[in-house]
Amino acid sequence: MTPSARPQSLRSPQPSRRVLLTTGSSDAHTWNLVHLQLLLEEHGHSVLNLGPCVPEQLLVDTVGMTDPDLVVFSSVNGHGHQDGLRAARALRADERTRSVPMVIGGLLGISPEGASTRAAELLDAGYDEVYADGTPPTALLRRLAGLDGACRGRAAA
Ligand code: B12
Repeated sequence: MTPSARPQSLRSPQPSRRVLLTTGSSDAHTWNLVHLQLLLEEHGHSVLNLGPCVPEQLLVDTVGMTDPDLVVFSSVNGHGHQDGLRAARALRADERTRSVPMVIGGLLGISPEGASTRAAELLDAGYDEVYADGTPPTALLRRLAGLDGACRGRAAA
């Protein structure tokens, strides 16, 4: 869909943010990414969607080049915990991407058992927020509205 064919913004966010949307290197699901992209764009944000099965080095290099306001990691295949840990460690280990704000959500495991331990490990690896399985994507709109400071310099899309 071309930008001009998309529906008009549902509201004008204050301010509009640049979001880099990614999933884990093992995760082939795409409709979660499409849904999140459309939701955020319809609320006036700019989204670069890396698509399915994103290798960690591609994520690090793209974040380094584009300097987004927020990295949103979405995973639903049940391996989000392991994929998310690798991605966070790679981003936090590179000086270009060490301080980028990042959050993760979707379905991070295959059972509710162990969810709090998984969340603690993901926070420890560097995520600013870990959304529990089943959290509606509108939580991201509140997160974006609450980001400090002006929009970061370079465009993510
Ligand atoms: C379609 C589908 C597939 C397709 C994907 C095709 C494609 N191009 O996307 C195919 C057939 C490839 C597939 C494969 C597999 N799948 Co599949 N798949 C589904 C299915 C039926 C629908 C997913 C979908 O498109 N939903 C629509 C989108 C819009 O919704 P969503 O994914 O729920 O995302 C929303 C929320 O999760 C949330 N959200 C997502 N990310 C984030 C992030 C944040 C920060 C927040 C706040 C919210 C949020 O918002 C999103 C938008 O509303 C689901 C079951 C289901 N009914 O949901 C299983 C499901 C996701 N698959 C599952 C599994 C296990 C697999 C396989 C491992 C199966 C296998 N053994 O091969 C493989 C994995 C392949 C891989 N390498 O990843 C499991 C995951 C189990 C778990 N996590 O507990 C599910 C839940 C089925 C099940 N009940 O067991 N799958």
